[in-house]
Amino acid sequence: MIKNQVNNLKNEAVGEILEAKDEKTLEEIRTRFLGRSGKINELTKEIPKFSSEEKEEIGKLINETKKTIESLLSETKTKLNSKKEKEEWFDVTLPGEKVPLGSLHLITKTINEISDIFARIGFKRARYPEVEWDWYAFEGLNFPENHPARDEWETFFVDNLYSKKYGRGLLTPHTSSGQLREMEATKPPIRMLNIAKCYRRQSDISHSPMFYQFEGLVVDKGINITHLKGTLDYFFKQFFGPKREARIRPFHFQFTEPSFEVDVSCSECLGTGKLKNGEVCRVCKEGWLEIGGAGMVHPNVLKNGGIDPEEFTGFAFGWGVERVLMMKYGIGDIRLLFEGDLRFLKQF
Ligand code: FA5
Repeated sequence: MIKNQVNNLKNEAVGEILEAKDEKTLEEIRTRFLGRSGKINELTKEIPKFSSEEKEEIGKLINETKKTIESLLSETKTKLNSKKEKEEWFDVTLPGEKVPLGSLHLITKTINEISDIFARIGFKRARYPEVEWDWYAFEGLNFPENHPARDEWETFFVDNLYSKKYGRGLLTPHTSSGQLREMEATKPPIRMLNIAKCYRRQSDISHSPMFYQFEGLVVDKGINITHLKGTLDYFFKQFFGPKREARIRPFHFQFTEPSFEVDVSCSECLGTGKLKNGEVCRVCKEGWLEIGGAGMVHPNVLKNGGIDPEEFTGFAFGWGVERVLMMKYGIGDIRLLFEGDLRFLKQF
């Protein structure tokens, strides 16, 4: 009779445990069946009434029942917990975690912008080796052997890299090395835009050992300074704004003749040097800001590139990508562009 009662209690407890939906219910079942004054203990009190043989049998049955209920309770608790975790993981009502989105670096964006501006007037984007020969960077560009730019202080020469034909190996200090390479690769008409990394032994607020230049080269029949000036004006209006203009001043480069230093009219005073209230412009002081070099391709360079200077003429310009973007966005220190500080980069 008592054995039936024990088995019934076991079935009752198992049934309730399987139905339980949360931990609280399981705890309540535990107390009701296994607690000090729970149903099982109530039955235990009956044991003394039985013979010693029966006592042993009933005691064993009660212990097994307790163990069964206990282990089913803990198994169910574990299942409920993992189900709860899974449900929480898929809880679509929780606010989502924002995945940080990457973006292009300001220099890359500027390179893309410059490429697009020149692509609209037919310039083809080119890229030539960063590890270059002296011939393409200096000798073939009309630099005499003792020119200071060849000095170790300006140019990184590569140890043990030497060609009988092309001279020493070096990290190209300017994109002008692409001029001869382009002339070798393409016959006129040429409209090249070479944007590449350049290297010089320089480091300060406006100079970096590695920086980018963009170089334009146009070679065709009848190319003259007005084409150069028109191209510079076009670029400045597109890049800096419709009111900006270019100014060219005489200068000297080995590979262009005549050569110019190119200025852009100041964003504040638009080339006048004076503000509306008559005060001297604080940004530029005299109306113009220096951008970089340009000129008509030297006949010797055309010859070195296999082009007849009697038949063709050309112009070239080469400026720092960082320089033009620093002017555009008012950035005062070139090093900010290479430090990878997201607090700075996220502003653009
Ligand atoms: C040249 O490199 C000539 N090849 C430019 C040229 C091309 C002239 C075609 C004529 C015809 P320059 O050394 O001035 O010129 O450099 C041009 C620009 O590159 C500079 O105005 C500056 O904006 C940028 N630049 C030069 N050195 C560095 C540097 N270390 N860090 C950052 N920008 C630099």
